[in-house]
Amino acid sequence: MSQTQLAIAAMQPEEFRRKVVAHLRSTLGSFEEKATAHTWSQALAATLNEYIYAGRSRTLKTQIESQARTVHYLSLEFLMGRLLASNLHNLGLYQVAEQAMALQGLELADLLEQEPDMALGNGGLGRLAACFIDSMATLALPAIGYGIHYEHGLFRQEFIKGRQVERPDQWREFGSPWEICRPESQQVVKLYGHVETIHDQNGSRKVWHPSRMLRAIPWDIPIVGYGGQNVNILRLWESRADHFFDWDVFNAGGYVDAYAELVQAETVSKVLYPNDETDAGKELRLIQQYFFSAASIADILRRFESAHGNDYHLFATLNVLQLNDTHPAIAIAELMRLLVDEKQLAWQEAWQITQQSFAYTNHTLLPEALETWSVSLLQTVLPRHMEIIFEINRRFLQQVDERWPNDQQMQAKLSIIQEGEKKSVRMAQLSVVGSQRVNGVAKIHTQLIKTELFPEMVQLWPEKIRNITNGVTPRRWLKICNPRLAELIDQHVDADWPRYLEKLEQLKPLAKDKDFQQKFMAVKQRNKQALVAVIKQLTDVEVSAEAIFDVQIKRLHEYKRQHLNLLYILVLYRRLLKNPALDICPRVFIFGAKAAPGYRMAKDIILAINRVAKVINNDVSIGGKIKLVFLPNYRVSLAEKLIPAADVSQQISLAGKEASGTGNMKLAMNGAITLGTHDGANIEIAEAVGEQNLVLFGMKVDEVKALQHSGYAPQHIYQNNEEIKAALDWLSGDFFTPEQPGLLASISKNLINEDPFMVLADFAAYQQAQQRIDSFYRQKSAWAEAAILNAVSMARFNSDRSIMEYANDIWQLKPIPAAEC
Ligand code: DL6
Repeated sequence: MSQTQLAIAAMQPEEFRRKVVAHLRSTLGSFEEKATAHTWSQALAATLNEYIYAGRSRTLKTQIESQARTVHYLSLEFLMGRLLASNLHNLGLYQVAEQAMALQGLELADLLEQEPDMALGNGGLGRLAACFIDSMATLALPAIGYGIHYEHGLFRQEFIKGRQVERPDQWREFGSPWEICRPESQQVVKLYGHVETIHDQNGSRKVWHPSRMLRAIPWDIPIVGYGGQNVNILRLWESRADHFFDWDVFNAGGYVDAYAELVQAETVSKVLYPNDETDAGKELRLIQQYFFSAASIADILRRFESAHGNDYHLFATLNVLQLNDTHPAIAIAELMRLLVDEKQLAWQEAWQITQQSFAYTNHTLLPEALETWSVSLLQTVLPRHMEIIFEINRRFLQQVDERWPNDQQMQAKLSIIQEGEKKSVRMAQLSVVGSQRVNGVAKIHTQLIKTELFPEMVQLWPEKIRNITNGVTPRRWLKICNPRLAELIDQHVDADWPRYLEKLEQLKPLAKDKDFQQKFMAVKQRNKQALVAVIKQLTDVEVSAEAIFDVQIKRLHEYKRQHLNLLYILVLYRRLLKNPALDICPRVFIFGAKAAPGYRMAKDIILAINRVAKVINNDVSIGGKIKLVFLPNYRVSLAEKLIPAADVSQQISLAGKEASGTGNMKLAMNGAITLGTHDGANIEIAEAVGEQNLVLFGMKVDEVKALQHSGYAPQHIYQNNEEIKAALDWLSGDFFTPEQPGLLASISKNLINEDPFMVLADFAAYQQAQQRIDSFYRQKSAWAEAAILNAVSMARFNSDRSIMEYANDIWQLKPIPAAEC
């Protein structure tokens, strides 16, 4: 143990209480009798910051002195959730804080509820980035996360008459105790304008004359590694106008005009783009991407130059820039611009440095989610970058020509520029060409990248594309969110299991032990009871903790097939209406999901689930055998309440569509049985826990492909399956929407006529799988054994494992534990 850790371990509750009270008074100007729960939570955060900033200082000093190679994780999204509990746990202060607050007559849990979620991301990709920076700090890797300091994170979701309504998120309405502004590291980001070619005695060079400037202001969020020894940072850029406002215009009475530029500049970091899987295609989004990429690269170069002057050949030895999807891919052109135009390096030298510095993670194969930017938009917003991309492409196509001489088709297929009526830049191609390594996020996904997306790139660079299966941090997703299970584990395994998750495998022999099974299921039952109260509070629906808690929580997207789940619920409900004595295990179907505001079908599915829920939950004739709830405003902190209480984890995407999934890992880690397709990381979860301990069903990727080729006709299934037909007709009639018959018809219509994600094709297999779940759950001991085996077999889905693979295979990065100073 380090000195710091020893000091923390020796901390007594009374001493800690005094520290918090001291902060309450001297940092917050309040006092015990007056302070609200919010003020106390702020005082607690201020107390933690003493330890956190000491740790940051120690880590920074160690990293600077060691001149360590550093990874820069560029991500447009970081879905952090709440930080107070996780900082307390990672510092090893949770228990002492709980006791200290009790001495003060306060419940720590109430104070934790005060904190708004930091929801600077949409879904899986953003939450992955949050898990990854937790692991990088835990593993003492020199790492910085770079992103945008959105004023408003992902929208808050409300339901009005069952419909999703979006409200602005206000995560820092009252400030955030975790962030610290670093004005000394601000940067200027340039936009628009034109490019001039200057000819002189040295030949010709390009000069960009931008016509707009933004100031990028960094806000640092400390990221505390488990154990508290290493503290990295997440640096988030806020955009501001280059100068405040025009006094002359203001004095002449043009108040609005004087502020116009200010408002325009601030718009860039105003809101997170609330879309998950589709190409935004909007100028603001492009500017957001460039804004944070350019500010981050300028920051990296500033740090590099202060240590190594202009010896840029060292740059790629000391820095690696990880692109979290293509959102920051414009950084490739930006680094080239800086090296060639501003640092005057020759193109070839600059390209070598750039290509060796970047790595790219692909998170999707969905064609609509593969980003492209129109050439004309890029020419307007970033004219010099567009020229640079053309030149990168010209040189790349020469390579293609050497490999496939005179093959025009191949040129067109591989080109970074998509020709056609509206020329566009394919950011995935740019990312592959401009990176040293490319990775997919689950074995099957990487396989599909190689065979379907970029087969020719594999021929050009056989070693470039690697697999690194995603992972999740077991600190947040087991120890913190499921304290009852963590306590049970602590009774059997060394206390450092949240770091070395493989230690849980020692519990495998206990999976058959009746006493352990009973204890494990008692934990699940208490978690379910806690969720019953949350459900009542959020939806006013009463559910029984004796029922199977069947959970589908993720973004709402047709490929994730929440409507497959809904279709089964409709079929089951009809069966129950026909035969109320039907022998089924009581079940609560629980949904949580946000739909992109512009995604009609996704919003229709939410409406349909809510409307069906209203009818089912009020139908006394079915004796409460099924209940259906859609919890509003699904987010990280709600996931932390749902996941420990889940019996069944629905992961039912069409095979080949879900790159990996990470919710599947979190749920399995907490003892839920996966009901899933042969997709993404489900396949690897099955390998890890054993096929008999989960329920996989449905078409495999090859079968999906074969059916697509042979001509998929959902109408035939609709016509020939009485239950499907009845359920879909029911949905499109007036049964669930008497005030507006046909309100939900769009879903049935889509499934019958198009069914792009083959819901009907997989329905028969899905309903059999659901029946397997029903009979499995009745075998109490076998179910408990499977649940335990899921929870204790998740070592390979620890994000520490993923990050060590990145460090070894992609980043060539060594841990540098922070030294005491
Ligand atoms: O890799 C993180 C996460 C995967 O687990 C999901 O399967 C995948 O859908 C998600 N991808 C995106 C795509 N966004 N873009 N572009 O969020 O990534």
